[in-house]
Amino acid sequence: MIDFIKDNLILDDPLILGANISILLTVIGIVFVLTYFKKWKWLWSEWITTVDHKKIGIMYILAALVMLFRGGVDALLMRAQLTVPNNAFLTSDKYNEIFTTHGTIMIIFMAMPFLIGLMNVVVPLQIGARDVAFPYLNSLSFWSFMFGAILFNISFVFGGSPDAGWTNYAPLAIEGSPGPGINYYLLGLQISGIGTLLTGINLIVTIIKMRAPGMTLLRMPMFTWTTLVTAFIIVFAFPILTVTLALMTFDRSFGTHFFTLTGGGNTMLWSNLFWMWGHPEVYIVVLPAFGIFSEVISTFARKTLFGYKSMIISLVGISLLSFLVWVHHFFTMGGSAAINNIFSITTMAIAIPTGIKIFNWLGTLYKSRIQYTTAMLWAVAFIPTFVIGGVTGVMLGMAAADFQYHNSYFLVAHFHYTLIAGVVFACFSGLVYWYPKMFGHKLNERLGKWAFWFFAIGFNVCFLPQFLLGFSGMPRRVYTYVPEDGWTLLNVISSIGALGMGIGFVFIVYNIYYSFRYAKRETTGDSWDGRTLEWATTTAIPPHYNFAVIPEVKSLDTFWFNKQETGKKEKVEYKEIHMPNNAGTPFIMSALMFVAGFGLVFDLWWMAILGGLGIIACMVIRSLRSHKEDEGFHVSVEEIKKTEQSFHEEA
Ligand code: HEM
Ligand SMILES: [Cu+2]
Repeated sequence: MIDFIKDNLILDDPLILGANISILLTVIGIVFVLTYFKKWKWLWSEWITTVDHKKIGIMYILAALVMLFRGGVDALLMRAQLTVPNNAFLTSDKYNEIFTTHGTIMIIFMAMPFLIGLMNVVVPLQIGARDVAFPYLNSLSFWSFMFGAILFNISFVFGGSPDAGWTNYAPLAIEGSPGPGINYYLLGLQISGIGTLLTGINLIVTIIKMRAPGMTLLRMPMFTWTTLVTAFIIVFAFPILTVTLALMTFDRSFGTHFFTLTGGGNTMLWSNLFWMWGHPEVYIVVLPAFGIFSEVISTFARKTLFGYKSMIISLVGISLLSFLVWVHHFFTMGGSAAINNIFSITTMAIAIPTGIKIFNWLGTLYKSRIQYTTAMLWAVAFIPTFVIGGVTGVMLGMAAADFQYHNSYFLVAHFHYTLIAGVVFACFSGLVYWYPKMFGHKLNERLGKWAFWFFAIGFNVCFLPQFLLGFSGMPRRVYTYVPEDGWTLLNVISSIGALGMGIGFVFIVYNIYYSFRYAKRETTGDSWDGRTLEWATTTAIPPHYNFAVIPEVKSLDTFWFNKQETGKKEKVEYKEIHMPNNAGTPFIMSALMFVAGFGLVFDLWWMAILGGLGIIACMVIRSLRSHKEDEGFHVSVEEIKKTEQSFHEEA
């Protein structure tokens, strides 16, 4: 045992030693604070075992912010290395590890959970429901994501990180990488992927079955629409990932040959399967982002979304096309001209529904009186910036031209223009916008604007030069270059931009602290003069049952139109509300998945089997219990009255 730890704990690299020490100190610090303030019970009963969609959403977002920090540090390390030619700050091996963890963490453990967090908080409120359809499952989703993320992240300090790129291509990831790193990748993604799949199922059922009376499909807010479509993409795409990861785990741990040419496998099978999931995956993160921008733009332009129905049609169109384009990621790998042609056409076709959306947002802004709040700034900046990402995507979609662009910095610039200007801007916009719903106070607008300008300008300074670097031939995933390449100036500019984004992020984190201390507490539930039902709760932070009385929906933007009919106050009659109990098994079960996963990473079979048996035991316990004891509880009419009144008095 001691030998096992000694062999795998990385102590010779100053960077990682530093990380080891800071992780240790953070853990000690957290344990101390929790013990000193007697918060263990609170942590367990209020957070770890919670099934409340709002709290689960908040935990998702917190975790995503931590992962944004980790992924961002990776990014800054890479930019530091690339700033000048012949730099020896990172070795080539370290660089490989860092772009792999950066890409994987940003997409799987930052972008997706951030958006799923916002969906969790917002969607049940937007459709006038008390929670998601399966609150227990929701908790399981969160914890399996969390433990998957933890498993992936400890690779950095224990055993070594994966280093075959976030795409993890075979045979490099099998025969070219013998350490445990790739196993961490396979099992970290596997465990968190289970959580994502469950979330997809949960959200579909929630939106289909639990809308308030009167909310027809064509009265659903746009964020709910994008969530529904995204959930369908998840349900169709994630099983592919599950199987693909499992097959490679077999190849690596059990000696099968699905993806290795030696032994009759096929390396291209991995590329195809990976991108059959991977391309839909990029729409899983960008469609909810479109939903957030739609809400924010319509709120601060003070207009109903222009072209609501065409928005939905294009949304569904994009989701179908997203499954038909995957080959554009390997046009250069020797497919026939006919194949490349077909996938070129489907790829470029996506520009049509996406263009429709852009015009709809512009149509909403047209002749409106725009309020430039921080949330709105992110949304307005998104439009032109994302267009750059989209147009360069069409350029890459031309199979013949892609032979030039492929694997160059042109590509790196392209996907950061879509992922940052699309997804990250949306996460920040949504965070600012829905923050008062989660915490009962707004974020400071001045600090928010500083963050915006640093991040948005820094972003363009960082990534615009990379298009040019691509044109002049700089390949992606290289750890250094020589002065004669002539790439130095553009790389220096790019790194300065990255620093600007880093400063922007610091402003965001400081803003959270500052606003927690000093911001005025909200007295109503309607912070921005909103249009949709999440703003209709009487209280700033909705109580655990959300709505004392389920609202009735008469139109799109129903809350807005209700507010216009002034004065009329109907007498409300409260009824008892049935809510589910907290549960500890999702946490325990996910922890056991972590144990089993760790066992598989290091081929410690006893540990893997023990973890697996534990998971099964949890399932059995839950199945036996669920019908008998776990009936949930009832919130009495008195309690509802008391809660509602106390908030009214405060207001
Ligand atoms: C915060 C600012 C960011 C900076 C400065 C940055 C910088 C970089 C750099 C330098 C690379 C490596 C390029 C190479 O050597 O090939 C990279 C790769 C990548 N980045 Fe970012 N990045 C940032 C944010 C993001 C975000 C938010 C996402 C996704 C949501 C993302 C996704 C990726 C992916 C998928 C890769 C490819 C990794 C691979 O080649 O396997 N990045 N980024
Ligand atoms: Cu794609």
